[in-house]
Amino acid sequence: MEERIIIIGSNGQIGTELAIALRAKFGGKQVITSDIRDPQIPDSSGPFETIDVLDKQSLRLLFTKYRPTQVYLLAAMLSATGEKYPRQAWDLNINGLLNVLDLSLEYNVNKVFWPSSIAVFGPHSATVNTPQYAIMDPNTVYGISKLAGERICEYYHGRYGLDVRSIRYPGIISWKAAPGGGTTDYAIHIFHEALKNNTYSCFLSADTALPMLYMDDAIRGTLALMDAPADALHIRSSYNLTGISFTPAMLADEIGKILPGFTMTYEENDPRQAIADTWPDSVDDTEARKDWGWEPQFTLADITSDMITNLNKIHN
Ligand code: AKB
Repeated sequence: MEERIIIIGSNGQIGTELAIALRAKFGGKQVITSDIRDPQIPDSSGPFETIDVLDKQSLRLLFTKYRPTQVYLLAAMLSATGEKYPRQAWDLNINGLLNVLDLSLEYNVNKVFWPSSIAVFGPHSATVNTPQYAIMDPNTVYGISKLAGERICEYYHGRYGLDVRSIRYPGIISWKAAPGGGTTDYAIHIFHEALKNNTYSCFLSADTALPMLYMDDAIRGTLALMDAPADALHIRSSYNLTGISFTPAMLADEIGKILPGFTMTYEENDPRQAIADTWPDSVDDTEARKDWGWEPQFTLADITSDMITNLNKIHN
């Protein structure tokens, strides 16, 4: 069967690279990118539509025009920006999801992908190797919206049979497109500043461990989940997934091995610290490994050297 895939929110950090991967796999014209913003990396190999996921009428026209077999919904407001605009974060993250789930049912979409996050965990969740099923008491609007979104996805699967699939992404590190408004973004900014100034002022403390994933692994994992047979997937809320966990100090050490003399200072009282403090240090992704063969490939050393090699090409 020929796939027609719509990516909503295709111009952010993940969407940009997912579009490249999906177009390589299914053909440029089979993948319709859409966003409220212009592309970070223009790509004329397939259609692009300007769309606001909260405008259900326009979204309906998009579904009518392309009759998608698969939909990826990536439009969202992340943790740090969400704390500045809680009402808008809730609206975008929840009503955007409901619009897409409803239209996917109405238009008989075969598969829907929606990303959740480690932000679904909170101050009372286990912090080390946080299990799939843990106490979940997120206290950011982003985390609350992701947890509600997970429950809604599972509900649409159980109640209506919609084949919706999801991953709880950790921090995602990449060099092609800029991240936007997350707590884990320090792990990207650090590379740009290291190459420009050989120093970085980090908004998280030296010992704040967080689960992270390199973009190549994130894309490979997302496509593997979407390729898995439906009956192999017994989690319809969202799968825990991780690559490696590290602290800012560990990342600075690794960068210093490639860029001698690199220094790091630490800011105090950044509001993102309070968010990071409620998130897991590491997560247990056994269920993803069991159900659809998840296995990360990039170590901290691999990520560091790949980021520096690629950003060097851009900076020079
Ligand atoms: C954020 O920091 O808000 C995101 C996330 C972990 O979901 N990168």
